Amino acid sequence: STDDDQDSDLTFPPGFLFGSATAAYQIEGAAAEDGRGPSIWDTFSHTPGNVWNGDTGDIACDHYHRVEEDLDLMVTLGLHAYRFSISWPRVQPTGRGAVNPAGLAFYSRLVDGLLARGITPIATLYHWDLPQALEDEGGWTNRATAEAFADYARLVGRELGDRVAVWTTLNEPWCTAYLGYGSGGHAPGIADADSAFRAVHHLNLAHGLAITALREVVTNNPQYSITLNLHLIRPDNPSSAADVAAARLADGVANRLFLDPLLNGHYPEWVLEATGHLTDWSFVTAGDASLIRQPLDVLGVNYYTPQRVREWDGVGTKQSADGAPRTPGTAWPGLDHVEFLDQGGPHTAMGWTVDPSGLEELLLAIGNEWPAQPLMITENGAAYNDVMSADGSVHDPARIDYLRRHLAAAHRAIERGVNLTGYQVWSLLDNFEWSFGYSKRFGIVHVNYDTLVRTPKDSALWYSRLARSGVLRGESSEIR
Ligand code: GBH
Repeated sequence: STDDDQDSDLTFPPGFLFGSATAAYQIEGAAAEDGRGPSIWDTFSHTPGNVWNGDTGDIACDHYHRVEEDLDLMVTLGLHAYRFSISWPRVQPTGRGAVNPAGLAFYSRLVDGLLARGITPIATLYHWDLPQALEDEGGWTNRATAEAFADYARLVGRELGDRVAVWTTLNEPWCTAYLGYGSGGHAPGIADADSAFRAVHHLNLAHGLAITALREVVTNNPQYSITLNLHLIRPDNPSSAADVAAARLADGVANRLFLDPLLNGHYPEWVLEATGHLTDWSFVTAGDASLIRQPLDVLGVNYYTPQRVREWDGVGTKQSADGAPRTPGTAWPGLDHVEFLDQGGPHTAMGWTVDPSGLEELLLAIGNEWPAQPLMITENGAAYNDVMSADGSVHDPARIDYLRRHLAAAHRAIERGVNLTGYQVWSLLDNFEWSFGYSKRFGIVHVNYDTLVRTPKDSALWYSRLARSGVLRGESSEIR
């Protein structure tokens, strides 16, 4: 297949942004320093049974104290861009009211440090660390959280809105809504379908209100975006009407409840109906649709693995266990009689099937439906059980192979007309992998959690050659 035929060199378009991504709670540590307030992930990770090994983000990669070293590391690797997230409770400890100057100053230094090194700052306002005080008032099930988010966006925009190149409102609202309030596998650990759908809407609303707030205060003509983890969902048997219907329903709940309001300005009526036994959708009020739909300069797409589903004659959703320590509910509410199948083939350490063709298919599907919409891959990458060799290097050929094949897939999508503006590898550093704690290593840079020493893996050296040349070398011409 073309997928594995990697002998020619693939040149990416000029200006294509090769970078890497992280998130505040996963790398910063310093959880109680300089006035940072508690977030739902502090509460969740400190509650026994929620996270593998009882791991927390208290220290993580200690990036808060090692930011200069990490910035220099990005220069060493030749990265063009850095996608980071801003911790809301570091900036506003209770999610409302006065700003915490020390918290905001940290991000100001980070952005200055990036610009001084010629690295494009891509800032995400929310990567899952809601101030606990807002959760105590209902969190994302509460419309007021969306309004508080817009105020927070305005505060941050006033401070950094002369320097940030790309503003991303939310990272993967699917995860916040369906893992945070649906399955309960993520903070705040709530397992309730109605709460999950309320969260979907209030996250969409928060996005729209935040873009509007940013536009009022920002001065440097940045790009505005949101990052979605869109699911590429395939029917097990494409000629079975029942399997096709199962895949369509999964697509409706997972993708269309975000894409349709964000890009088309309305919720898909058929999905509201199909989930009407779980929620009454009365929290969607007249006028919300026009608040949610804001022009997007770039749509961020995170891709790791596709899904395969078929009709199931049991009741409820039959999911392959994701291995998270605690998932009392379902992340797929409303999917009665749908079964998720293991897809075989090579898996990463997360148990996720490696399938680069899914990335190409996903980019083409979005590109075909919204041809004028620029896209960026804001996350793609893989966890493997990396070990440091005696000589101090970390050989991770499986990760190089994963990245190479997904980048080749992205290149095929570009050749087929998709307007793809960049690729951010997940992740710069090994870090706190949410409910899996420190047991999963996604970094292109190894972190020793005893010493906090950073060591670029072979994949980092490989990726830096790609970033510097803009050319994905064919396998046979690679020096390994
Ligand atoms: C992203 O989440 C996050 O943005 C990032 O913080 C995180 O560290 C990174 O990815 C790696 O996990 O249900 O088992 O079939 C990705 C979350 C991954 C959720 C794929 C849905 C489907 C796999 N998504 N997952 S499974």
